[in-house]
Amino acid sequence: MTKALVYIGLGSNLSTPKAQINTARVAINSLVGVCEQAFSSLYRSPPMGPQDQPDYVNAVMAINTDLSALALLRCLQQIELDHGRERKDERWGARTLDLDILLYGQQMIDQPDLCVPHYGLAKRAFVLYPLQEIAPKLVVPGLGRLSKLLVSCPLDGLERLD
Ligand code: A4P
Ligand code: MG
Repeated sequence: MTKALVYIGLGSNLSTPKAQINTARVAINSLVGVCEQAFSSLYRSPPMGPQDQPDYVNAVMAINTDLSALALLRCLQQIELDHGRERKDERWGARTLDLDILLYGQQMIDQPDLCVPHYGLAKRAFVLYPLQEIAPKLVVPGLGRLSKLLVSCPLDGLERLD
């Protein structure tokens, strides 16, 4: 099976977010059939959604993998759980770790538990700017050039961390 180039969005706003992102990166790299291609800087941004929660730290990672999209999703969900992720009723509430499959090659996937490209990708500064850093020439299936998406996406308080 040929390997797919996959982009993963990482986010955290609880329990030392920078450390959560860094250990998630190590865990993703430890998956059999996964090879890291690039990792963006860390970015801080105000919460999208309920405002009574801490700022987020976000990053985007590119991997090569021969895991199927669904198999990868299950592995990422296990890594979230291993990082103390609790799923609560509140939408977009605080979390120790969130791992989203942003892109899986050029595939468009619309299944009950997996939608790729990720539904929020085009409107989220904390996804588009880190993506631009590691894949400036990216074309998003169904949405077009990343550079074009960025034109209509304000920073919304996003800042790159050292
Ligand atoms: N699912 C479908 N497609 C995907 C995909 N491409 N990648 C399903 C990952 N999961 C996908 O996810 C809910 C369900 O989405 C899963 O069962 C999976 O089968 P979840 O992680 O349980 O819940 P969630 O993350 O709270 O839901 P949602 O709506 O995906 O939230 P988002 O879009 O992840 O947003 N503010 C800032 N500044 N930075 C952030 O990173 N993140 C969120 C969460 C809110 N506010 C934020 C940030
Ligand atoms: Mg999620």
